[in-house]
Amino acid sequence: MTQEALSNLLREHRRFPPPAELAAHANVGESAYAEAAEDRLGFWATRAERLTWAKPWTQVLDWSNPPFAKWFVGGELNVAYNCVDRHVEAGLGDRVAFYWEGEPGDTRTITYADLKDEVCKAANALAELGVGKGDRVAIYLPMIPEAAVAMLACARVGATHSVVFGGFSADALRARIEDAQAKLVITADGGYRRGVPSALKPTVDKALTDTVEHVLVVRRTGQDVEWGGRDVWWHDLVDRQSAEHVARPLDAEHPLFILYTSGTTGKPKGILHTTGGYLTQASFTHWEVFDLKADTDVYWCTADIGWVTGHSYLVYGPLSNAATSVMYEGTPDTPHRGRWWELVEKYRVSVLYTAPTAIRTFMKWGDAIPAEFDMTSLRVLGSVGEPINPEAYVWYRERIGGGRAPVVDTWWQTETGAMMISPLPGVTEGKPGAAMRPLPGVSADVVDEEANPVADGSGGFLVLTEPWPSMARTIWGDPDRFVKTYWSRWDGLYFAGDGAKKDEDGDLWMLGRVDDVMLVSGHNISTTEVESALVGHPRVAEAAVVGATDPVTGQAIAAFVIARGEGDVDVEELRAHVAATLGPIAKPKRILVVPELPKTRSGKIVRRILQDIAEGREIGDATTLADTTVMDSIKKALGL
Ligand code: 6R9
Repeated sequence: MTQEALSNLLREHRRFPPPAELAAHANVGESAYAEAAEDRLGFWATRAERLTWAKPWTQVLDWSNPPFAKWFVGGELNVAYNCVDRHVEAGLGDRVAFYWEGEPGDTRTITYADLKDEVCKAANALAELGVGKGDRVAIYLPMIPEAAVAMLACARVGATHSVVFGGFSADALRARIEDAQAKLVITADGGYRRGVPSALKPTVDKALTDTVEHVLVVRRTGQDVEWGGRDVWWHDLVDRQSAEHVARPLDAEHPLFILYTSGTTGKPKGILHTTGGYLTQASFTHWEVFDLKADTDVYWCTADIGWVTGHSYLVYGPLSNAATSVMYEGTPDTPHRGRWWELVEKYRVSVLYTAPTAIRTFMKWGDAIPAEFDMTSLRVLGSVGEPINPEAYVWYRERIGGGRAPVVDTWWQTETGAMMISPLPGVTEGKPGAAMRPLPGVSADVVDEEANPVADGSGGFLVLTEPWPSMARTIWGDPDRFVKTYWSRWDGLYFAGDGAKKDEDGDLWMLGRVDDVMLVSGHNISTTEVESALVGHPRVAEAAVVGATDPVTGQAIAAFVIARGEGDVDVEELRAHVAATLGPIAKPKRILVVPELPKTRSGKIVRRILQDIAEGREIGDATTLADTTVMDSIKKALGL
């Protein structure tokens, strides 16, 4: 995927300078780039000092055995202490940590003092169950406060958590419990989704392995559950514990969590993150990229805790910064399609972090819905999970942000632990669709097949050229796979698996996974660009593009689109629109109109499944989809 002239993204000329007021008081200004460039390790050491350490480190980075990094060597700290206790000690006990909103409309307001009590009780409960330092705990919960409490309790006692998305099947859950050899599973009877209680406990019952000694069950929906010898109710065990618990400092490299990413083939990879470096970067980037003013902002990250974004920017980043967050249990269309905007109005949300897939869904539902609510509190808008196409960026900025709030498009991965490439809202001039530059202290580049940096104006492979504090330390139980998957394509470079382009100013535009690049009649065409062109048409809400094997052209472009507005979509007109935007070579051979697209929990399109459809095959594994019923509605719409 190199020097293709083809690009509609780079023809995007709209520019949005940072708001003057924000720039004048920004947490991080232009000088941070120079500071980090001058002394990268010194820069990160200073950021690590934002945390409270029980014992100072003796070395910032040990990179003597790449790619296995050690950051803040010899240092000791406790993540839960940093996220909770120290804020209470600093007099912030009455500050709200979470405004939690259940889907049925029940609410809970949890202050930092409340959170400290809950986390201490849960930590004591873990001890009573024989769970402590070095053990693994699987967490399979809906979006309820106990999810954050459970993660923090594990962090507090030094147990490594593995959060599994509540939509995953018993097989997917079992594979993860097995791989981590979890001793405890924390779950709930169920959670609310689209207005109905949806059970979780039966899935856990099917997924248990021999290593699991106990299942700790939160009562959320009150639905009937089967009860076994290993089961313990959260309210029976946790509520009667003491709220006193001393958080012991842990080594900076102590394993904090494992998070599984599915990968394209084979068994899921357990990405391991550790303590000091992870929290340093999750905390600092949250404060820097959202320009967090902890005493006045109300921050809302809509990500599920089963996604890395939920770990770093719903739990660890915001709590370490003493932020006030909104946490919402349910779906955006329950009980009505304005639910999110109603919450923004109700809590006066000032910083919103969500995914392009959600933004495009709201675009499809129409401008009238957000317009009904007062969203003047919003001042920074974030995007994560996939490339944000220019139309969605501009819509987000205008319809949600009232044309005032800058959009920060943040590129990162489960493996990077925290944000890596993003604008800074008080510094960077926004370009719709561009993630712009590596953050201060992060080194990235775009290279060709031979690892040579490409010139401005061309594309290639996105690589990270220097270690960073929140980098994955290994794949749990499989260090060879860690080396092979991420570090072996070119010597000394981390290859993220993504393609990117540099524009004439050297700013970065993400192109999605390189596996998703199509080869049509000898031309490299990125699925992202064709999707972006399709979504640029007023009748298209969402698009997913795949290359289907074709006897003539090698691969032929097949596009799946969701219509925007009423009436039939003229497919020929869409094909002509893509040809006019990108050139005739990028014109899809087939366009199929579908009601939904298969997506993961983080909104990523599962192209493999669409490829099965486009190539007329039996549809493969669909267990990692956020909602498995979408396949039925797609098949029905296509008459399959
Ligand atoms: C945080 C997260 C990682 C993959 C990554 C890339 C895509 C994420 C993006 C983006 C373009 C952005 N991705 N953010 N692509 N622009 N702002 O999503 O982690 O679930 O591990 O996915 O997501 O392809 O490689 P994860």
